[in-house]
Amino acid sequence: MRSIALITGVTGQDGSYLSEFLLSKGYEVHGIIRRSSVDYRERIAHLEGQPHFHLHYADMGDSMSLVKLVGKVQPTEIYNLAAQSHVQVSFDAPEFTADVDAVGVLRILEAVRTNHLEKTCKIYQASTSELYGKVEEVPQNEKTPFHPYSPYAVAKLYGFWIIKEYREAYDMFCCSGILFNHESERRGETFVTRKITLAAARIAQGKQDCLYLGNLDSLRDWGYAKDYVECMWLILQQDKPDDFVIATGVQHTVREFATLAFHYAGIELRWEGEGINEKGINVATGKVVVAVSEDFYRPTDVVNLWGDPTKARTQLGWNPQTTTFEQLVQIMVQHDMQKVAADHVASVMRTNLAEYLEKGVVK
Ligand code: NAP
Ligand code: F7E
Repeated sequence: MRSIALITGVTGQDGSYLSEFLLSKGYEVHGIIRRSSVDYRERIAHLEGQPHFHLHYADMGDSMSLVKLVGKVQPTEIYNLAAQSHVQVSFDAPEFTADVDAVGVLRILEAVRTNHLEKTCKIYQASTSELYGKVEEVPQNEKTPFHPYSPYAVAKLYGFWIIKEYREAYDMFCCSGILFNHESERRGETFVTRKITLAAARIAQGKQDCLYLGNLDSLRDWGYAKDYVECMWLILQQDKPDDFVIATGVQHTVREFATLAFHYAGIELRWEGEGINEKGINVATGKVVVAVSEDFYRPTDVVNLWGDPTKARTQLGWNPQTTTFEQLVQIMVQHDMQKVAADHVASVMRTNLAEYLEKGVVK
């Protein structure tokens, strides 16, 4: 009998890597997708059509769709990854964020109970280092007090506690992975790392002049998403349900990430000025290629995240340094250098084709 996994957020960065991982372990994988007017399935396109990979329409805001789907799929493991996951966007859409990221977790738990699967279905909740928010100690571990500092984090705090509540009240196998930032070549393009690696590639290839960022001093513990999905699975394979911090244990600023990304793109940066006036200058040309814009400042910003992965290392047997910070930045920049070059070729071909069509050369 194959284990049956249901993944919410299957189209996202983590959902796509987790699907690949679980398929390689012999799982039957079911994913939740929602209707959109544009194609958003790029990250899982290569999995569609595989015999053990199935997609279903549902929505985290639609209880009935979740109840029906859980009943139909009868999962043995649910990975609840769906979320409005952008912290800055959560200030603009706080109610939607709460509905999906907080009440959505409750809807999943109730869908399992409604289908009487409490004793057979394990649940993983995608919790976050943002819970530590305005941090009360560094580095942060499973015992560090929470101090959420954005509508996103407040919604995720509800998710964390309702998972714990159902574990204790109904003896359900519910766990939270408190994951620190994890990135990849599949990371959404408005998160700071991907924004930087794409811009560095574009600037190196003459497609963009300057990259505008917000708080350059912000500190993050960045890991590789591909390594982190293994932990989600390991957490559900333990004898008892529990919560784990997943992090590398190494911290860097946004400025350091940018310096290294531009280096891998072939541009050495020199930093001048402070705060809003700080600039990243291309040493070879003297041109400003990074500048600060207040548009990317947040009403409250989390500035000092640094995880202590001791429990995951000792209890799960997971290696937090599988991919180093330097390797992560290099993987992302290499990918984006190729993407920008390929986009350029495709756009030249489109322009040429349009010209030929106009001139009647191609009919
Ligand atoms: P992501 O790339 O933004 O993916 C989010 C996923 O949630 C997408 O598949 C999205 O679907 C789906 N979704 C959003 N609203 C939905 C709704 N109403 N109904 C159904 N699906 C919905 O996020 P990620 O980086 O993979 O992160 C996965 C999870 O881990 C999230 O819960 C995030 O909050 C959490 N987390 C992430 C990090 C990190 O550093 N990446 C760290 C800690 C925790 P569409 O494609 O249709 O938009
Ligand atoms: O910001 C600063 C920004 O948006 C990181 C999500 O996956 O990880 C992610 O949330 C830092 C912040 O990620 C820009 O102010 C500077 O301090 O890449 P980010 P995040 O907010 O840490 C956590 C763990 C999650 O759970 C979330 O789902 O970088 N920053 N300049 C900027 N950030 C962005 N986005 N854009 C900038 O231009």
